[in-house]
Amino acid sequence: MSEFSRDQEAADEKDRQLDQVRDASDEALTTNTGVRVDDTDNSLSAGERGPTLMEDFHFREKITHFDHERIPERVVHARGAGAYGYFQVYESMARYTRADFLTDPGLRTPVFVRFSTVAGSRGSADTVRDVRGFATKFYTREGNYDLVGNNMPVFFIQDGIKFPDFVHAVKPEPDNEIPQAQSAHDTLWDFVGLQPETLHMMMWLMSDRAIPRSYRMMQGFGVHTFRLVNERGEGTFVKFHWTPLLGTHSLVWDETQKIGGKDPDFNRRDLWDSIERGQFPEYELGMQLIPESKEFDFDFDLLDPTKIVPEEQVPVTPVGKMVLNRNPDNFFAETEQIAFHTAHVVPGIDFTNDPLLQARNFSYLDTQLIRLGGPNFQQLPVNRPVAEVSNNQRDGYNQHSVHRGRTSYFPNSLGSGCPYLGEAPYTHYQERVDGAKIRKRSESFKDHYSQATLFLNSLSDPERTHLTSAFQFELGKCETMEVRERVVGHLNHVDHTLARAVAQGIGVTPPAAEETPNHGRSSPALSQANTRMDTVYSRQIAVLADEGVDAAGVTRFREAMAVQGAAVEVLAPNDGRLSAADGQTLAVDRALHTMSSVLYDAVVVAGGAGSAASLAGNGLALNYIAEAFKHAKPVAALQEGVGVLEAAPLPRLRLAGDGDAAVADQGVITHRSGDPEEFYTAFTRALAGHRVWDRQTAAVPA
Ligand code: HDD
Repeated sequence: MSEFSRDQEAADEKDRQLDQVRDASDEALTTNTGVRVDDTDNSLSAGERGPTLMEDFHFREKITHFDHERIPERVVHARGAGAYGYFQVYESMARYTRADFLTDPGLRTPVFVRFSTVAGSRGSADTVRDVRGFATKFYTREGNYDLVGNNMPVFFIQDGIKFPDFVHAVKPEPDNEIPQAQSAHDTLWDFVGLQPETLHMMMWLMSDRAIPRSYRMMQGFGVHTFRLVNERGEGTFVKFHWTPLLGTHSLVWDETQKIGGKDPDFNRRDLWDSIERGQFPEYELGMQLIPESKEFDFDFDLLDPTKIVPEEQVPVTPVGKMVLNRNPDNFFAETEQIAFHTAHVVPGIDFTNDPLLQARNFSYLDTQLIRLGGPNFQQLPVNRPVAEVSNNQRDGYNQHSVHRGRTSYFPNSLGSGCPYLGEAPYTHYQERVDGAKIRKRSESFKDHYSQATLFLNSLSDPERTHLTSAFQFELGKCETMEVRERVVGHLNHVDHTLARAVAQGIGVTPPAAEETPNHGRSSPALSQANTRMDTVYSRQIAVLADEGVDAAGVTRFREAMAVQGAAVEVLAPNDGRLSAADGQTLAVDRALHTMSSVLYDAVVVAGGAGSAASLAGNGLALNYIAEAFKHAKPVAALQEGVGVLEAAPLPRLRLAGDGDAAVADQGVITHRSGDPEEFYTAFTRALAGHRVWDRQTAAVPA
């Protein structure tokens, strides 16, 4: 088997459990009471033109059910997409934790993962600038464990009591509910300027991390410092990391805005389609393990969720792998009704006193009660543990269990003492606590700038340029000058050059003097320039073609890409089949006007004189090329197709001339004649590199 598993796993325990409630609705139509219906198009009425009759129970039930279809969307993370899969640990972690699913390498634990954006409503676009949720429910033999993380390792605030303030600031403004799913508005930046603990996270939010190419190509983080506890009751601090096996890659800003219109479901569709294709998303779980004795060895507080532990200081230990291999059957039943909670823990995993985590441990249960309509939401199929559930909790709306017997209290003798207190229970870590009741933030939480600077210093030049432009865009959208100025004032504590650059773009007087000198430290692990760039697996390539195409050349190219797991789609002005120069025909996968370059990872122009002549005069095709170039994607052309690049509004480039096998210039790869192998290699290298960031794009009109 290759390093990317492609086998569909046999049904696991969760899958078998769900099978008991799956319903294909393939029987005769009935009411909810099981009575057969022979007409669902006409309501019962007094005569053909008469009023509808109250006694039409089918009508009333159908409409009433419809009227009650909606439930409240999540107050944050409303828009999401999810999938099932499994997690398997590489080696036993028993030294650190007694959690069963982390100690048995032979065990595959079923999981459901829900990815999400934070600020937008359920119907908002996928590719907005935002944090992405990365929430995993492990259906372990010892009960459900939820790791409710994000794709950024820090958070906006330090204490959960500020969460409603932060969310009110970032959500659409309350008077007119504008803007939808955007952080670029006054109230968010007003909050940021007055609450500098947000600054480190704002650096992440303005970085490429906030516009991921795919849910399959982004990291996940537990954010807080958690605690592992072993059989002997010994604790170890832990930070959880998910690392995608495809590398961590992002879109570019202009592209994300266009995708928002062309395909608002871009990230959802990508997740769904890749699983349907059998190209299963895979992530490695890593842990930064910190002995309790080292709790105070850092220049920040381990309990402060606005801080990372630099990987250079504490390396990430690879622990296991998660594979997402099954799409849900029903979005509402599964993806919408899944209920995560940071306090869904299993023996061997415990909390710390991080004040944000403590607040979350209250909020998630509370929100499910209103969102899912009462205390029995754990009985919903997607939430049900595979572990046995047995307790004296009873009744409530939507109770699905039929509890037998006379006793629902403990202790009892009439029910044989059941449910009894079991072996291997969850035991809370016996941390000693002592203190006066006060409302006061710890002094050790006071440094809001150093790690914002660390993040900035770690970025590559293109990443830094993107971040600067993002600040300019977002602050440039703020109507209140003082809001812009206050944020620039804080940036001047992060980095003077950044503050000046941002100020210049938004009409704020650049700060004259450096406020806090840049400490010069960096953490290379934070840059996406250092991610994995050696695979084109599951990448999507658009091949532009028209009548007279070199069909054999396209087929050969498609095969060469398929071997590496990359997919080619042929796009032509019209759908159907193209006649090739040699008498063959070539199927068109999509018409040019139904798609866009922003929906692909690369654009390639096919060979064939007739095809090239037509495309060179087709504005839409030329726009595909110019736009892909602008978005730093690999662009390529075969044989006569090179002429189409010459017709596109690109800067002067070195393109293959007659007899050239493969020429590469700024990620534009061209091939005129002879064996195309060299061209395939050069193209694959560019595609695996994701984007050609040093390309000169300023003059390209797209
Ligand atoms: Fe939260 C949902 C992640 C802080 C309160 N949060 C939610 C989801 C994710 C996160 C991924 C979506 C889960 C799903 O897909 O159903 N939240 C985080 C992270 C945080 C964080 C990584 C900081 C480290 N959250 C946070 C705080 C509070 C909440 C401080 C409240 C005090 N979060 C909620 C919530 C949500 C939620 C209101 C909305 C829907 C839900 O829980 O089920 O309870």
